[in-house]
Amino acid sequence: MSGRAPEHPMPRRDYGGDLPYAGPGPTFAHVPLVLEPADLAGADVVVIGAPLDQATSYRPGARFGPRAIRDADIVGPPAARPNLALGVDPLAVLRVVDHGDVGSYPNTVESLHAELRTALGHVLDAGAVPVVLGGDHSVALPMAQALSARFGAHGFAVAHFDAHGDVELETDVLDHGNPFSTAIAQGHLSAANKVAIGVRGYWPTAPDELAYWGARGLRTVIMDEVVERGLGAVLDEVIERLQSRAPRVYLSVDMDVLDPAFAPGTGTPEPGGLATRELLLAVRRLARELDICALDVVEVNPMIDVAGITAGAAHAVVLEALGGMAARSTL
Ligand SMILES: [Mn+2]
Repeated sequence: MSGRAPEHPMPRRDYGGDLPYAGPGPTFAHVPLVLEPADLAGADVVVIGAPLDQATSYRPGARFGPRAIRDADIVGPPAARPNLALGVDPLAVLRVVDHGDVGSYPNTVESLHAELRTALGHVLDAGAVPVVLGGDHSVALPMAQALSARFGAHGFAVAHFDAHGDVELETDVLDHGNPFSTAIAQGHLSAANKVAIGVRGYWPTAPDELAYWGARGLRTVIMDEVVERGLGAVLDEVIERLQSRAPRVYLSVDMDVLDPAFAPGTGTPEPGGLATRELLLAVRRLARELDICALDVVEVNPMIDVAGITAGAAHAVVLEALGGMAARSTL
């Protein structure tokens, strides 16, 4: 080591005395923790964890998803996450806070949904965009209920990335395969306002479901169509379609839309899905070109994840959505 000072000293970051791998557990991207609903005033985006998997049909464990997604942050403080491609730091442009998790013990699907609905109401009343970290996809029902209460059942459209349609025709018992059909049956969502992208797999009721909903205006882009037309062309159509249906869009991302090679940690994987890069670019584009009123990222199951691949992808999905929203807000 020479004693000479370097000609171009590297800027040093202020870690605020904290480290990315230490401490009592991070908020999402180390944004401020705001637990009191009254203190949400002024927030643009509010992150809420929904740790439930009681509505899972196959492998449970998504209740650990919110913690895993927050833990997937590899940067630590300060809360600055500049998006290199967009040239914008969403955490500088948007006031993003973490509202903690819903849930108390003992709990049921219904009690967790009720708590989430209440929390979503607080966020929407504050004029902020809720970002829900799942949890299983049953959370889409309280999401639709809260959005319907705020904007009306026809006041929002849904862009839904998923290997599964989540529109089972049986809606008497809620599970993670029927949140959207239940929301439609309850009058909280218009079928014609919904588009699903990346659907595939072999579940027996799918052909009947997709035919039934297709006749009612619900658009399902199966994975083969994504491959044949290209994701860009599909997104062109999705954006135009959703813009024509409603002034704002609820973006719902089931991580099993990714190929299991990119998202092994999910309860009901289906081979042949999107690559992480494709999903991140798609989410960024939708968030930039549409007015996003809510986001959920669901079905991260850390119990069967490998090296945190799925949680890391979910974390990046949120950051890309925030980046797109921030870029849109500065247009
Ligand atoms: Mn789903």
